[in-house]
Amino acid sequence: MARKTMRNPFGRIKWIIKESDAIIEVVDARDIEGTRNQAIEKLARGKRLIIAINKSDLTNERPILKTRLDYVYVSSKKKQGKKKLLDLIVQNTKKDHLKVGILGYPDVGKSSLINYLVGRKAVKTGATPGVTKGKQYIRISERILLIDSPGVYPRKEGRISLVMKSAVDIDKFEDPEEVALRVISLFIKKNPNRLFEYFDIKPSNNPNKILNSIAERRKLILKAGELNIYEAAKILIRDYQKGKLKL
Ligand SMILES: Nc1nc2c(ncn2[C@@H]2O[C@H](COP(=O)(O)OP(=O)(O)OP(=O)(O)O)[C@@H](O)[C@H]2O)c(=O)[nH]1
Ligand SMILES: [Mg+2]
Repeated sequence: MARKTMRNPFGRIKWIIKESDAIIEVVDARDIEGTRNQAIEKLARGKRLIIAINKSDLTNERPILKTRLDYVYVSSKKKQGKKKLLDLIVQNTKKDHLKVGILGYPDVGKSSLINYLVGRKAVKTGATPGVTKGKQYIRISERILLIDSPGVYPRKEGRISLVMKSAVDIDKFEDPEEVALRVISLFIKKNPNRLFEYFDIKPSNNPNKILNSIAERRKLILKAGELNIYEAAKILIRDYQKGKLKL
């Protein structure tokens, strides 16, 4: 898969859905409807789609969902619901090998659910959104292979204005690069020199190049030696939100 597709959350979920025999959409029991993702449910039409309502240890409510999809209440923390979820995955299929994509909003517990299903800490989990960075395969049995990936949320209008007003924490964004590029474009239009001076970088009118320059200048390098664009984007947006970097 092209790296560009992987970086784009929708490209990635499309790819994962295509690759999978079944999809588990993980949602948060405290806000089930709010953490269901129309895009995922639409793209997964025609595939087996199961809603895993995770974090059910955090609420006693067990509403009946208005959906024809199968769903199950689970708690990765309390280790509840595994059997029913596994039964649902293999229901109505004779396939010997099943790839199952685990999708959902950031921080709903996709990776925790995988660790629970596999019975050991196979993937990284954490209290902030955006813990899972890339796509990962985790075999839980001879028959079932799970795919973990970063969380996704619906592409909403007005994200940029929310960021500009600091109404949202940039850590809540799975894809800060996209927002950073838009912030950079805004500077290019309104006050490019301020941005170049602030980061002490070479002028350019290419947002991607500018973001790369920021990562280079700040020596943001990943272990593999690649530029850490993700971190550069966050720094840019945080500084902009805090008002340190003024337009
Ligand atoms: N109480 C409770 N907390 C949970 C449960 N599952 C996960 N968590 C917590 O939720 C947080 C996020 O868990 P992750 O598994 O990293 O979530 P994720 O969906 O993989 O997140 P990203 O990879 O960032 O999209 C962590 O602090 C977990 O400990 C659960 O069933 N109950
Ligand atoms: Mg994760």
